[in-house]
Amino acid sequence: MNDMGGWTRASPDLYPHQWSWDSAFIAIGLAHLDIRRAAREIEGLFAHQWKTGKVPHIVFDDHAPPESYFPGPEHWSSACNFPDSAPDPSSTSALCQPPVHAIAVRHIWRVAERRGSDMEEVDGFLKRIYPALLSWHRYLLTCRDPEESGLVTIYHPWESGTDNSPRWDRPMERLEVGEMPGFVRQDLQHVEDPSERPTDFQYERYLWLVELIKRTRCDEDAIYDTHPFLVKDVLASAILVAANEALLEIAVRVGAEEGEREVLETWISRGRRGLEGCWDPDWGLYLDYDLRAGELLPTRTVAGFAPVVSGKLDPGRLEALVARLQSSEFAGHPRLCRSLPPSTSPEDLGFERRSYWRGPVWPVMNWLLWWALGRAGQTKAAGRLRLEGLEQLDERGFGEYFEPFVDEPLGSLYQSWTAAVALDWLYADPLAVHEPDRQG
Ligand code: 9WN
Repeated sequence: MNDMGGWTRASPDLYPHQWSWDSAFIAIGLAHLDIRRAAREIEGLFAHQWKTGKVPHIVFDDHAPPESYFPGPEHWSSACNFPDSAPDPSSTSALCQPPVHAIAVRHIWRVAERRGSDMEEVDGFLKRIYPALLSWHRYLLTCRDPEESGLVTIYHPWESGTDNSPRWDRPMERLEVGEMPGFVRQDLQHVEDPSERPTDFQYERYLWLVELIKRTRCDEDAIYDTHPFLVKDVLASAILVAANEALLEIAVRVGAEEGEREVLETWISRGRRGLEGCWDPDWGLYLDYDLRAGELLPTRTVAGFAPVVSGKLDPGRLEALVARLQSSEFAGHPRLCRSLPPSTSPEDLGFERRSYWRGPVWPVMNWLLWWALGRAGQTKAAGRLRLEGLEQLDERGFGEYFEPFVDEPLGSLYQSWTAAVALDWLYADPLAVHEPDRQG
């Protein structure tokens, strides 16, 4: 139902198009079944890369019925029809999502090596995709970080991939919504209970931000000057550091010139420095930073653990974060059905147990934390996440997210990236939960 031949829709009903970071996770799972198909998933997405380097957050399937998803291609076309946009202007959104892709590409390469695949073909793929990945990361480190802070600026909660998380409540509540065309939500037709999805208050603001971006014709400078939602996203920034490390390995493999490798090294250290500035000792978590209000955004969500993903944390800090993750504020909360971290702490004021990123457990986040903890040498904590995560999917199916107290699958019940992380967990060696970090 999800496989469209050369690409995978995020889910058959709720999300009938190709999503950017979903594709990266999907490729990670697919690599275990078919290396060529996994590579194609990524190359298909990058065929729609914008001239600026941006990888669009959605590549629309022209064959999907127009009423299946809103905002669809017709809503974006006026924003995408200008010289910097994608090769086929009408087929993408104008936003982006966290850059998991280089991590997926390195994973495809490593799985191919383990499986004894045709490495000449894999090297061909690496050579083709490397410049595209480099230009994607360059876009994030320039257009999305003119301050050279090492942190990625997002223009819309959809760019964080954690759309209605309480992380964005403060900047969203401050928005003043102006005149814009009316709209009809399609998402509510695909879920049983509207409380699983963002509210109308949030949707109105999502659409208002899209409207403002469209009015600038996606001009990055104009957005930076005028846009009311401009936030440094700690999760996207941490993923970018890990993705830059993966890209550095790919750069070595494809024989990229020394200068490019040095640039990647600079980006990695700049990213780690930037993330350190987001540490809040009072909250004991890393926080997003609102550029417009000039303040850190205090919430207790899984994103607060993001620098575990970027790696090389001070050992004391890492221990403290792992303890916090397993504490009664997150995976150790007494009411939880399983010891898996809810997207928002049940102790946080913004917590809602059924609402999307405001409480439910997301398998894809469990995978990310598992992967990061394994790389950081926290094999016990990582192994527990994998086992609990697999048990959940075995018993409950491939839900998009799960109510944390009764484990009910919510949102889309056939979510591609959930199946993909199950595949990767199944193929992972439980005794060696992390792939060796070749950069040391
Ligand atoms: C908006 C596809 C996407 C994920 C996001 C998730 C959700 C879209 C939506 O679905 O977002 O991009 O319409 O709610 O929040 O992380 O990539 O699975």
